[in-house]
Amino acid sequence: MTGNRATGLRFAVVGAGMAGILAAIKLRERGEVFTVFEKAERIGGTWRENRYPGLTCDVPAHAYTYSFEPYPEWQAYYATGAEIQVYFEKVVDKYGIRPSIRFGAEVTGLVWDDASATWTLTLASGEVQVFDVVIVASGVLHHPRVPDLPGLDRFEGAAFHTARWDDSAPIDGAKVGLIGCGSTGVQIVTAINARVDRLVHFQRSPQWIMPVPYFTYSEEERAAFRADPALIDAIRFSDEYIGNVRRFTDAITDIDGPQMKAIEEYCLLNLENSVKDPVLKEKLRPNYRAACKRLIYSWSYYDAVQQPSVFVETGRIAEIEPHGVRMADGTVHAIDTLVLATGFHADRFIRPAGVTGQNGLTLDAFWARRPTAHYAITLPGFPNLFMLNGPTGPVGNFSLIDIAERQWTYIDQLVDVLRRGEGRAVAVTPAAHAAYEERRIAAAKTTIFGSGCSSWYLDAEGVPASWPWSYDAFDAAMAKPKFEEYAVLGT
Ligand code: NA7
Repeated sequence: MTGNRATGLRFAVVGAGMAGILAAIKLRERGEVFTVFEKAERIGGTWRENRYPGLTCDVPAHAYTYSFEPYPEWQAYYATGAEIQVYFEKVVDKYGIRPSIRFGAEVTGLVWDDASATWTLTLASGEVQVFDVVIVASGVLHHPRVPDLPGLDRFEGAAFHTARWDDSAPIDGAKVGLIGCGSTGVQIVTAINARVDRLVHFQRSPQWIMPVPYFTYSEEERAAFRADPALIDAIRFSDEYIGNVRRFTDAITDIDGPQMKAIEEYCLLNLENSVKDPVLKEKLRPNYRAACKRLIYSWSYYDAVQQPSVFVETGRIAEIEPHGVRMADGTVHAIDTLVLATGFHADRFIRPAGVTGQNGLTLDAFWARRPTAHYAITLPGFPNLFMLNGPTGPVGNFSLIDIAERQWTYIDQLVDVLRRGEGRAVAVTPAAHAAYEERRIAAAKTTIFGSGCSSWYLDAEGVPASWPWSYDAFDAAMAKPKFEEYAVLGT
């Protein structure tokens, strides 16, 4: 592969989900030469892999779009997963990205060479290619966490993780068991309660439910969006969305402040006013701080969970039997289909691909204690490798597209150093990254995520793995890298 005629640079993008598509569009704009490597046969990442009933993005649809590609066609304030997949497919075609994507091409290895300042990329097929810059856009939540429940392997009905939805499994008129009540489990309850004979929702921890408005857009409204993009901007930049993002990040960083108090009161009022049966109400009452786990935005969960077909089981699961679930108190729930809404291993990122940086340093070794990246993007010892939605980035109830776009602004300025010929590689210095991590960890422990619940936000030592400062601080950090934190190699 020959690189850009002007700069000579060759780019590899790993993953053709939301972030990889963004990188491809931005590289194309800059006239760069790149290949996107995608392990699957389709684009879409998380929106390709997840197809469970009720799958909806809990960020308003007009905010969960690329800033440069608004979409008048959204059917409702919140979009379904299937609609989002269609959006990404259309974007890929509109920007002519598809020919630059290699499908069925799983990256299994990346090895840096100082002498040539290149990355050697290996695919599962054994094919090898050489690149100057690697953009890691391989996503976060894509390794299903299957619970270690005794007897699960002896269950005789269909049992599957939500990210591996089995379309042949009985749901209509069936006895369905659903383990897990994160965003996924809650959305499934809302989608299937009217279809099943009985739905037993196994709830280990109750959830904070934030009531949100839901409405569809009429054809007239979509026509108006098409005619006047300012109408879309009015939604994307509204106080309803941007204001909420700011209030939310203020709340998670100032956990005893007025914004958090408002969130807690609003959610508890929702529980109080919505759930009639006092026994069910107490089962659903959270026993930890709001937003410690990801807040669940739902307009219909409390209605769904009160349907006669739904039973919320809060006991401890003792074992899975061939035709049901036995609880620790001896109760047995007969089950035809067992759905595991038990979340993901959030610490994998590009792994299991083996990544080796300078002096033989492997990513596994560098991340032995916890996954980390400088401002969620760069890693000391791994020059010219840039992550989108990497570890320590912002997490919460806002658009990861917006996060990735801001991260791209930061990456592009570092790549400019190479484009200007000031060196052949850039890498954050170990000292700069260590100082960042020290500050980040100290701050992360004081965020709401560190207030004492379990969640996928926590690393193996129980430290929140996320951006611990405000949204505005993130915005400022992404606007311009601190170039003094970077070493330029091969000058
Ligand atoms: P989450 O948010 O990680 O939720 C996983 C759920 O599964 C949660 O309720 C867990 O209970 C429960 N769980 C996990 N293991 C078990 C076992 N062994 N027994 C009982 N219950 C269990 O995953 P989601 O897929 O819902 O959402 C992931 C993200 O996707 C979401 O935050 C959005 O960003 C999109 P626990 O709370 O640990 O007691």
